[in-house]
Amino acid sequence: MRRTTDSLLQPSDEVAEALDSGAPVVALESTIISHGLPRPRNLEVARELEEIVRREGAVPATIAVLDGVARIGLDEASLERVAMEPGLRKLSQRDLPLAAALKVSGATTVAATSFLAARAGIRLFATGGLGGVHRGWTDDQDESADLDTLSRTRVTVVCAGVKSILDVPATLQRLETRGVTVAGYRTDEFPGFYLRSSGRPVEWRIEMPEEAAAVMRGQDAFGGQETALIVANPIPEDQQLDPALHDRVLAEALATAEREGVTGQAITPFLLGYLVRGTGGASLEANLAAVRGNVALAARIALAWSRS
Ligand code: PSU
Ligand code: MN
Repeated sequence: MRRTTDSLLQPSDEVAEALDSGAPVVALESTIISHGLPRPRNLEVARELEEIVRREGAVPATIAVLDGVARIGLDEASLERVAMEPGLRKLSQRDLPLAAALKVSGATTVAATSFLAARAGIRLFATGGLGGVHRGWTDDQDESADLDTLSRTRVTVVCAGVKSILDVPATLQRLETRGVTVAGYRTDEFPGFYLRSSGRPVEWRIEMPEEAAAVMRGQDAFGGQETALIVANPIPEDQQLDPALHDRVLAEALATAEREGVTGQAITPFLLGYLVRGTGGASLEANLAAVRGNVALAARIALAWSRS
């Protein structure tokens, strides 16, 4: 018997109404909450990000899997579970059928969130920094599934580039090869997540949310492979992490991960956590500043998109 996805994919009433009426909606990721930020600050941040979307005039849809059901838009109790539940899993796209079958709860990565957002009919998605090609790729071939999903999913992701713990040049190459459209938002340099610049150029620059919406219309008009649009939005200069501190603590973090044999799904949370401790919380503030800016911009693009 063939079943629909209806029972697996549950939008909240608010999100369902917004989508039905063509109102602007912004998807928010949950792995950053559960695995990317320390408790209990993460719960405050989860609420704050939703608040930013509302203030800009759009409807937030934080996405996570609870007891096997992909929830599109979370109520307060569900948001608390995502932030606080011990042992909550980190789910990429490939994990979703397993979580559904085994009725497991988990936070969704950029890959899983993009996939679910697109399924639910949500076009805009905001996060901090994308996953990508890890340093030392030649030894272990660790490349985030975020890249693969974005090469075949029609969403617009607003992010502060890719996480600086990664091999940024290799990640940009992969995005190029996979045909993912990338534009810098008011910048000619690809952002460096905690830093304003990664030191790499970005070839296309847009200045306004309406331009992002026009690019999205172009994607649909050309047709072809359902690729994503990455809007790379740098952190404001006065909120970036001190670059020297960043480089020093990141080198320590990478060396420690190697020594302790941290690999696979655990490596990204490990490195982000190490940076928070090693910078005395400064990397956390920079991470939050980046995410806040991305969420606000995603909402503005969602508004422009809903009017176009
Ligand atoms: N952005 C952040 N913090 C995070 C992440 C992104 O500011 O924790 C998460 C996202 O969920 C992203 C994941 O998809 O890190 C990448 O993990 P991996 O390298 O295992 O694919
Ligand atoms: Mn990985």
